[in-house]
Amino acid sequence: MYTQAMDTMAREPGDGKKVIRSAEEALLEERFEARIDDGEFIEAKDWMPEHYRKTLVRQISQHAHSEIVGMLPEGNWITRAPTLKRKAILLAKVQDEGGHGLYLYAAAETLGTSRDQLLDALHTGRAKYSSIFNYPTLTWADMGTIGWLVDGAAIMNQVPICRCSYAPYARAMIRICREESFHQRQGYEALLTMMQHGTEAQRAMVQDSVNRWWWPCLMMFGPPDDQSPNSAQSMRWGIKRVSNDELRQKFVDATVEQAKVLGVTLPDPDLKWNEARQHHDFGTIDWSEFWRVVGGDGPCNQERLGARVKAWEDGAWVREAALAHAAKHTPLQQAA
Ligand code: BYC
Repeated sequence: MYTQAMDTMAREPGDGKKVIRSAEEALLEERFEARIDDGEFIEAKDWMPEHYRKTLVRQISQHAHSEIVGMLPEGNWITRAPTLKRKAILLAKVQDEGGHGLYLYAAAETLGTSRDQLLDALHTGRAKYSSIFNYPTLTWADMGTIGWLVDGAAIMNQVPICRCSYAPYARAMIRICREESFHQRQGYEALLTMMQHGTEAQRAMVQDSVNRWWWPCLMMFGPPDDQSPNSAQSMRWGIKRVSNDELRQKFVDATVEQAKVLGVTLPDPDLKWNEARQHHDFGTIDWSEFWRVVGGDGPCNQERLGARVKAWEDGAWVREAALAHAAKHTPLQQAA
């Protein structure tokens, strides 16, 4: 097929430079955009613009990192769960999160980036993970609140990703969302038990936990739409289906009713139903706190990253042994 160099303006935002595209590439991009417009799904083998690939690697790997870093604050409570039932549930939940990380790393790998590269970006602080996991888990009630609010926010954000234009990510999200929904329910049920059958001190512990997690949960959805540099292009490409602010609003509306049933208050004096908007108004989020935490200066950033790096280094002998085992058996398998 013949190609003809063409000078076109970069579609990749950011550098503002012109990129040289061949006529063939321009045609491929046109076809890709038409497929997106028709609501088609893109598979790993399909042609895709480099910026689409990079955006997906960024989002999917950050999502994977969030799952495996998210295991840490809950893992701390497995040995301190109050009953065998709660311990078994928490253990299963943390294992699920490890599994979600693996599906997501595998989805990111289909885009041509290796697991080692993805993990290196996490360990060297170049990749992000959800801000929420840089907050400490101080009491048992935090296990319930993480399930109810953190997983609740995660589901709100992740259900639309089941329709993400990149099919391997969308497929991974279907199973993840089913499991997240169990995570949310178990958290709510744990809190309900404490609120309805617990002591005064246990009810106060639940309220304190909700007070600490509420605002960081609202931040999980990302910056406001007008300050979200990636949103417009990601929405255009069907990577994100619903905007940060819309999801945050849906989460607030759903949670207010659940808080009433639970018997806790949400720590926002400005939270009230707005009849005209048919939504709840809520107070101003402290975005300076969000950016501080995202920038590495949250209460637990160093501890979380340190734990992940240590786990990676401690596991070096396992990786070496697995490689040595594979090397020993490869000639035998080839001969057979
Ligand atoms: N924390 O342009 P924006 C879970 C970054 S965990 C940290 O709006 P985008 C769970 C953002 O990356 C939930 N960083 O970005 C696990 C960007 O920086 P870069 C994890 C954040 O990508 C265990 C910059 O801010 N879920 O489920 O369009 C136990 C500007 O933002 C955050 C996912 O990852 C944040 N909260 O939208 C329990 C879901 N928010 O990358 C639960 C998939 C924003 O340009 N991800 N940033 O350097 C997404 O849906 C989107 O990536 C986001 C952000 C909505 C998070």
